[in-house]
Parts: sequence; C-alpha cells; structure tokens
Amino acid sequence: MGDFPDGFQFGLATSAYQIEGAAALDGRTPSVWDTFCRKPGTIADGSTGDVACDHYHRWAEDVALMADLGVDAYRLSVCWSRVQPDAGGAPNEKGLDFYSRLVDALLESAIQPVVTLFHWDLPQWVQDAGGWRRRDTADRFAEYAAVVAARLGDRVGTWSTINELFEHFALGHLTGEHAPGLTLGLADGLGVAHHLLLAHGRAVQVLRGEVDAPIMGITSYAPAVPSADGDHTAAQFYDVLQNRLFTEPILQGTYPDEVAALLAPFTRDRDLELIAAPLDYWGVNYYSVNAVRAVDRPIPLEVVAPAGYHLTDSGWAVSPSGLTDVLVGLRERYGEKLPPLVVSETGCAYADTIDATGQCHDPDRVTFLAAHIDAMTTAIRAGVDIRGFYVWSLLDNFEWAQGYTRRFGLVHVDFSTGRRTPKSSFTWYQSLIDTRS
Ligand code: IFM
Repeated sequence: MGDFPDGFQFGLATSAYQIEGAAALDGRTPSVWDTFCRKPGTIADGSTGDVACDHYHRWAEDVALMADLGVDAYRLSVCWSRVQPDAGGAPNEKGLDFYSRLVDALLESAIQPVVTLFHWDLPQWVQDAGGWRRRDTADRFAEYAAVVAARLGDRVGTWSTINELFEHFALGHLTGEHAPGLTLGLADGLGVAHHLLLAHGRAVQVLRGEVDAPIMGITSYAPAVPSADGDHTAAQFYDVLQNRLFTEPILQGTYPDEVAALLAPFTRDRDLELIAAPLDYWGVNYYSVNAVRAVDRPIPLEVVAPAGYHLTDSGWAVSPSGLTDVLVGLRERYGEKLPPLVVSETGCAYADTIDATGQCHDPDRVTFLAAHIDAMTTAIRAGVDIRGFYVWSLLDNFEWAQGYTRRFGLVHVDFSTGRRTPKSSFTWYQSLIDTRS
C-alpha cells in the first residue's frame, strides 16, 4: 500500500462561482453572489465573479492541466442558476450542456468527476422567494438535484450535496460577510441551518433514486481554542456551531444539546430521519485552528488567529496536527456511524507572483501541503479510513469577500489575460501523485 491505501484518490477542488465567469451567458441568471458583489463595500477589491478564471470558455485547457497533473478526481460544483434560471424551474439545456461536456472531457482524461450540487451560489430567484429562511427551499433544491442527476447521473463518479453548510449559514446569514449578506440573530438563523440540512437530506433521497454512484457529505472543521482565559465558553459554543451543528444531525440524527431547543421550532417529525440518510463518504474541509473570543454582540463570539502559529495570507493559522486531530476525533466521536473519510479540501493562500523568467515559485504552499498530507497519513496509520485528498484549488480564483486578493491555486492565473502558469506546487503534487509516496 505504500504511504496510501490502494485506490486512494488524489484530486483538486473548485467551485462554479469562483472560476466559471460567463455570468450572463447561455441563459444563466444572477445568483446571490452576483447581487452581493454589486453592493458597495462587500468585496475587498470591489471585484465580482463575472469573468473570474473564465473557465466557462477555458475548460478544455483546465482539463488538460489536470490531465498533465495526473489527478484521479476533480471536485467541481454546478451553478444552480445556470441549470434552472427562472422561478418556473424549467431546465436550461445550454447550462446543462456545459457540465455535460466538462464531465465527458474529464472521463476522457481518466479523471473522475466529483460533482457538488451547491457551493453557495443560490439563484437570486430562490433568494427573492425567501431563500434558506423558507422550508420549501429544500423542495426547490430537490427538484434541482433531480434535473442535474437526470442529465449527468450516468457519468458522475461521486456526488456531493452542499459544500460547507456552516460557512454558508454563518457567513451568509449571521455575520453578513458572504452572500446573501443577512445578519439574522441566532434564533432565526438556526432556521436557515435546519433548512440547509433538510435540503441535503432531500437531495440524498433524490440522488439515491436517480443514480448509482456514491454520495458524500462535505463540512468544514476547525478546532476551536479560547483566545484568552475568559473565552472558554465562547470557544465551546463555536465548536458546537462549526464542528457539530451540521455533523451530528447528518451522522447520528440528533442536534447537539446546546442548540436543540433553539432548533425545535423549525423541526418536524421525521426531519432528522431524512437528514440522517446514510452516506458513502464524509468529506472534511480543513484549513486551520481558530481562536475564539467572547464579544458583546448578538452573536456573542468572534474568530481570531491564535497566537504562536505561522499565518497564511488569509490570516489563518497553519496547524497540520489540527487535521490529524479532526480526522481521529471524528472517528472517536462517531465510530461506526462515520462513513469512510475524504479530505475534500485543504490549501493555503500566498501572494504568488510570476518572476522574471516566467515561473511561479510557491515553496510555502509545498510546505503546507506536504505537512497536511503527512498529518493525514498519521490519521491513516492510527486506523482512520481515509480514501482521498483534494487540494483547494486548481486555479487562483475569486475568493469570495476577499475577491482576487488571495491566491489558493496550484496554477497561477493572470486575471487580466486569463493566462495560466503552473506553480512549483503543481510540479510537486504531480510527482507525489506519480510516486504515491
Ligand atoms: O474558497 C473557499 C471554498 O469556496 C470553500 N472552502 C474554503 C476555500 C478557501 O477559503
């Protein structure tokens, strides 16, 4: 088996709004992110995803890059408003054609397509009807899942429902840092959390009926440490919100005690049964450890960088051992209920530039990835069943509220020309995949 179990998959991840561009082409209508980016002060560099990496036009070049890299799998997301542009929900064939071509090209290059149905770009028409505050948005999501599954279901290798429910819930609906920019209190905001979970459950139900491929849930984890002595309660509550609020209902059909009463008004009979439908893989997105401090605001805590760590350009603390802790901790907490794991995202932002010889050297990213792969193999040796590792991301891309100011790619993108330049981390990952050690 070498350092990795047989069949272990190395991959890459991206998402639709962050790379596609072509925001008004072939019938696509705005998502909440198109709307949000247009509000002054929301995005650090005032940018939008209108063009992004122009992947909608350059997808063949991007697939060729991945083929050259040698990855086993590629995690992409589908843009809902490309597929169902209007409230009627009628499928948009041109939008579906794009993903169909992409999936075919991946398969021709022996790269398994891993398709996430929703990576935060809710159609504006769904938001206008109430978005995730409404329970029946889960029904709209199930209808959308059925449309995508009917078109791609014969070729997608693995399906995933919603990327990082916590971030979409918290940044989009509590703090307002992400689209749709809402600042709901916790009592209302937890309704959003429940409806996202319902949408996940409904999509799993639809996919089980339509496709014969494995399904993966994907959430993010960050160990939470108190920023100072008085912050223990805040850190514990943050741990509930990020690390348990979404995981416990999906994996064991219960809400954490700390928030169960607040969720009761939204929860109907059999909801939790639906949400806890069995999965084939559990995706772990991991970037850092967080320090948490108590603040006197409606959401009474905030995340800060912990002292004593190297920070990436995002200000996130680099802690490979935190990944081992998360992976081993999941196995310890959920035991038999935990499906095989996949590290479905990790990566780092650094200010990578093209040098005078036209090269892009990113030694900090190589160090980061090597250390995190090492941390994952420590968990494998401790007996955790881990089946894959996906780097975030193939390309430098639109990093949400940070716009184009954070570069996460193995491939540098010149956003004025679209030109792609593989970085030294690309060559390093290529060699790792080739030698599998
Ligand atoms: O860019 C994001 C991605 O969309 C979700 N996971 C974290 C990445 C880095 O912030």
